[in-house]
Amino acid sequence: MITSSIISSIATVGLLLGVASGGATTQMPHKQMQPTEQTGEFHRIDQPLWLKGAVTAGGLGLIGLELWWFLVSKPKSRKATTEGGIQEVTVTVDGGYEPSQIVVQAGQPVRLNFDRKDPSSCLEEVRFPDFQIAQELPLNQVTAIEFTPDQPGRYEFTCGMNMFRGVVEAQRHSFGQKA
Ligand SMILES: [Cu+2]
Repeated sequence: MITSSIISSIATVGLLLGVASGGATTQMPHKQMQPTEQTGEFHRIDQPLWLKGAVTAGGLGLIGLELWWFLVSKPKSRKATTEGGIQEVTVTVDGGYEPSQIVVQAGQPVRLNFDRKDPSSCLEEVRFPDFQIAQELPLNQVTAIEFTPDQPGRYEFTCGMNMFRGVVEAQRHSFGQKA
């Protein structure tokens, strides 16, 4: 009784593995449907050692770059300059937002001049969810976006796909400072 159930469970596992690997192998040609002639060749060629080394080195390099990105490169923050009661900062849009951290005073109007230099469609729109702003940024043009952060806090802005981010940090009015 017990042995037969063990055997049947082993058989089941074996069957499942077979189905799984069978599924995997049947999926292969799907992925490489177009270069049919090359598929056979692709499997047969052994990758040369230097290629494996290069791939490994490339992977390690990417990991290092990622670490650098998160640990070393801190976002540059810039304080808005006030003129005529409006706090103004120019934000260059080129592979992201520069500066990506903008310090302003709460309760005062803010004008961000987005200077879009990056043609990638990813950056063609900028959004300020807290202010219900979704603004198109024409290429090689400066687009002004205005809002007033009434309360101190951090107000994020992102590209249309939420990939690039920046933040407006609205600070409380300091004493003795006139608006
Ligand atoms: Cu994007």
